Amino acid sequence: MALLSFERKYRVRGGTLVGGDLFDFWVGPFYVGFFGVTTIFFTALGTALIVYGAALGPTWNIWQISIAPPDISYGLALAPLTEGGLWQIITICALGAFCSWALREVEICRKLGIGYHVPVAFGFAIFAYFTLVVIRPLLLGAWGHGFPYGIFSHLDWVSNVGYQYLHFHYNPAHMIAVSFFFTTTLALSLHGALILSAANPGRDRLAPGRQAEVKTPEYEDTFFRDTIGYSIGTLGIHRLGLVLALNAGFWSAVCIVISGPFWNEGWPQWWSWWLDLPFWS
Ligand code: UQ2
Repeated sequence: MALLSFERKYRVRGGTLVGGDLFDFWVGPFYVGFFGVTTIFFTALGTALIVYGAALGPTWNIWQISIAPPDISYGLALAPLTEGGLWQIITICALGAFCSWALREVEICRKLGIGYHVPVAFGFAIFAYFTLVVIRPLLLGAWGHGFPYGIFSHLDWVSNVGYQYLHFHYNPAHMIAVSFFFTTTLALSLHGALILSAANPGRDRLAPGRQAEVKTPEYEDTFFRDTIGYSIGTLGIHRLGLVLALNAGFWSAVCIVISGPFWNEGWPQWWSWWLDLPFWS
C-alpha cells in the first residue's frame, strides 16, 4: 500500500488514553494527542530551566555547563532553586517528558492496532534513568546522590562513584550488564550484515544491466546453518535483539542501585564470599 493511502487508512480517530478527541489530531507528520502536548510542555520548561541554570553559572562553555543536585545535607528536602532546586525541577520535567513520550507511543500503537513493544522497551530506558536519579537517592536518603546534568560533570560523577567502590568492574550486575551490551552489538551487527547481504547480493555473475534479485529468508537461514549449524530465524533474531537490549538496560539499573544501598565496601571485596565458603577448611 502506498504511504499516502496507508496514512489515510490509519489516521483515524480513537485509541487515545486521555482527552478523548480533543487532542486527537496531527501537525504535519506528527501525531499530537494529550501526551504530545505534555511532552512539549515538560521539554520546553525543562530546557528553559537548564538554560536559566547555565545563565546563573560560571560558564557558557558547552562542555562545562552543569546543573548540580542539592548538597547531601539537604537530604530528601526541596532545595532553593540555586542550591539544587533547579536540578530537582529539571528532573521532574525530564521524567514528565519521557513518560509523556512513552504514552504518546502507546496511543499511536493503539491507533495502528500493533503491540506495545516499543513503548515497553522505552520504559526500560526510563526505568534506568529513574533508578539513577530517584530510587537510589531515595534509598541513600539524599537527592545529592543523583548525577549532575552536564557533559563532563556527569562523566566525573560516573568516575567518582565507580572509584568509591574501588573497582566497579568487579560488580557482578555490572558484569552482566556489560555482557548484554556487547552481545547486543554482536546480534545487531550479525543481523544488519545478514539483511544487507541478502538485499544486496553479489552482482559479479550478472549480465550487464541486469538487476540482481533480493534473496529470500531461506538464504539467510542457510548462511547460518552452514556456518554454525543453527539459525534463530527472521522473527527470532528480533526477539533475541529486544531481550538482549532490555537486559542491558535492566542490569545497568541493578548494578548502580545495589552500589551503596545494598553494598558499601569495594566491589572486589564482594567476591570474598567465595573464599568464605565453609568447605575450604
Ligand atoms: C539468523 C536469522 C536472522 C539474522 C541472524 C541470524 C534467518 C534475518 C543474525 C543468526 C543469529 C543467531 C544464530 C543467534 C546468535 C546468538 C547470539 C546470542 C548473538 O539466524 O534468521 O534473520 O539476522
